[in-house]
Amino acid sequence: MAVERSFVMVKPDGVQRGLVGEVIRRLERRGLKLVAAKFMRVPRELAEKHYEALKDKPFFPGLIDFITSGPVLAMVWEGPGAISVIRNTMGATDPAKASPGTIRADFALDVSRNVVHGSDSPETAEREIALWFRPEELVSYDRSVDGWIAEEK
Ligand code: IDP
Ligand code: MG
Repeated sequence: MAVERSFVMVKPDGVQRGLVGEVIRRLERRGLKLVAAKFMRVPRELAEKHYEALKDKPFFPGLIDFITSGPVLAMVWEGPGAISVIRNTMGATDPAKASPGTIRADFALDVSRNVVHGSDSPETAEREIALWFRPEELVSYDRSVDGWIAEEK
């Protein structure tokens, strides 16, 4: 599996409900590596750019109001196949349809309050990481445990 980077966000509901640590814990113990993190209130313009692909959906105004309603934890996580691994760890968009054991199934009920965001493809990941972080905010480093998590190539 190629090493990938994914943009991950604990949304305002996750922050308010005290789930920041829970989300980080699940990604960390999986073996994924944190390469950037920023706790912030999301400017409206950034929220609209982030969800640009959904701008014609009926729920778009409500989604933008929600994402800008309180602070979020924006992060970049790295690892082999990180993009799909994180999507699978999060579960389906609608928590009611998410598999048991996923973040959304374990901590959410409604599609409009689903706790986390994760990039859905390599192209989206690249776009979202560039939108939320400056290049110098991404921290590259080795961990002594890396060889115990994936075979080094
Ligand atoms: P994703 O977050 O699993 O990638 P997307 O289809 O990209 O799902 O939608 C982005 C976000 O928009 C969802 O996570 C959710 O917060 C919100 N959303 C999606 N569909 C609905 C809906 O039908 N009603 C309200 N909010 C929605
Ligand atoms: Mg999406």
